[in-house]
Amino acid sequence: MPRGETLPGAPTEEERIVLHVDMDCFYASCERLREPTLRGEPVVVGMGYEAGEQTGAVATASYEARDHGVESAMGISSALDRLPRREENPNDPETAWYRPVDMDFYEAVSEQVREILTELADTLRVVSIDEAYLDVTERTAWEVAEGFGRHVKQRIAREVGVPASVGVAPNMSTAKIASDHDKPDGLVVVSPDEVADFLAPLPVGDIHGIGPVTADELTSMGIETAGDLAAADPAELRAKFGERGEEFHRRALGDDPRQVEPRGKPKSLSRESAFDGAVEDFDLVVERATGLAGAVAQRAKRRGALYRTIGVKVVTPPYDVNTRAKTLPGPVDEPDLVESVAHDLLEEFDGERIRKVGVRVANLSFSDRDQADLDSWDGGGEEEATATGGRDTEPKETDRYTNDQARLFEYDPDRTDED
Ligand code: DCP
Ligand code: MG
Repeated sequence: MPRGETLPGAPTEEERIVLHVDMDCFYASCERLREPTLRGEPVVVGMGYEAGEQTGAVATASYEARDHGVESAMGISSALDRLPRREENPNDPETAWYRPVDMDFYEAVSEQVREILTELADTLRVVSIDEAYLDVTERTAWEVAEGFGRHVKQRIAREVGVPASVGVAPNMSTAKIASDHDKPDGLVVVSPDEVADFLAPLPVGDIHGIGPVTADELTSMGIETAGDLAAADPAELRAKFGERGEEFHRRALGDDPRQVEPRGKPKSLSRESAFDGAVEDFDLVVERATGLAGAVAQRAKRRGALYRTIGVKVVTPPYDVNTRAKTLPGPVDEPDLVESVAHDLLEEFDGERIRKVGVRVANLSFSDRDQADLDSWDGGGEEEATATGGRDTEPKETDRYTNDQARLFEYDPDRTDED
C-alpha cells in the first residue's frame, strides 16, 4: 500500500505503539542469575579468560566494569589492564570477575524472556539473543503506555530474573533509540507528539541506518544532529546520498514506515566459532566443527526444518572467507550427515592455519509446524540462502562487528534487518 493511504478501519502509522526490549549487559546478567554474588560487582564475560590465557575478547561487561572503560569487543589484555582479575587481587576493589561465554545457558535464558514477550505482544519480532520489537497497539494506549512498559520489565525481572531496558514509541527506529536512551534498567516512552523533540538533539549516528562513515560525511556537511538532518534540504541529501538521503531525512523526522513483523522462515541456519588466534591443529578444527554441526542440526530439528544443502565456512588469515557446500538429492533431517559432510568439506583445509570455522544447512523446507515456533528468539546465525543454492559463494556478512577478534564464540547475530 503506498504511504499516506490507509485502509478503512486500519490504524494509521501514528497510532501504532511499538515497544523495543533490549536486555542490559545480557551475558553478564545471565552470569549473575546463576551466581548472585556477582550482583553489583564488575563482571566481564568473554572468551579466552581461562586461567593463563591472554588473548580473546570481551563479549560484554557489566555497567560497573564499563565505568572503568571495559567494553564489548575490547581485547582481554586491555580489559585486564583496566581491571585485573579479582581472584588474583582479592582486596583490590578496582578489579573484576571474569567469566567465559556459555551460549547454551544464555540461549535458555533468552528463550524464557521470549515466552513472556510472546504473551505480551500482538506481534513479536525477535532481532537477536537479547533484543526484540513488540507491536502492542491492541494491548495498551498512549495514556498508559508507560505502565505497560513497566509491566513488561517487571515480568521479565520477576519471572526470569534479568534486567531489561524498554523503549516505547510510534515506530521501530524511535523505539530502539528510546530503549537505549536510559540504560541500564531504562524505560523511555516517546509519544507521537514528542518524537521530533526527542530525536532532535541526538547525534546523526544514532539514526537507524547511519553508520560511522555516513555520520562523518554528514558532519562535514554541517549536519551533526538529527535535528540538523530533519532541517536539511532533502534535495541536497538526495544529491549526496541518493535515495538513502531521503530516507535519512524521513528517519530524522521520526518517520519509519516499517511494521513489526515476525521473522519469516529462515533460509538457512548456521553456527560458527572463532579460535583464539589462528590454529594449525586440524584435529581441533574438526572437533569444533563436530560441535557446531550438532548444534545446527539440533536447531533445524527444533524448527522442523529439513535441509538439502550442508556447508562449511573456513576463515584463514588474514580474513579470507572460504565456503564449501554440498547439495543432496533431497531434503533430510540427519544430524550424522551434517557432521560427516562437514568433515568431508573441511578436508581440503587440513594443514592450513584457521581462525574460524562454521557449519551451515540451507535449502530449507519445513514440516507443518506453528509459525510461532519458527520465530525463535535464538535467531542468531541465520543467513539468507545464497542465490546459487549453496554452491561455493561469498557468504553475506551478517556480523555487525568489524573487528574479527570481537566475534566471539558462537556469537553470530542476525542483524540483517538492523544495519
Ligand atoms: N556481544 C558479543 N560481542 C559483541 C557485542 C555483543 O558477544 N561485540 C553479546 C554479548 C552481549 C549480547 O551480545 O551481552 C547483547 O549485545 P548488546 O549489544 O545488547 O549488549 P549488552 O546486552 O551486553 O549491553 P547493553 O546493556 O548495552 O544492551
Ligand atoms: Mg543488550
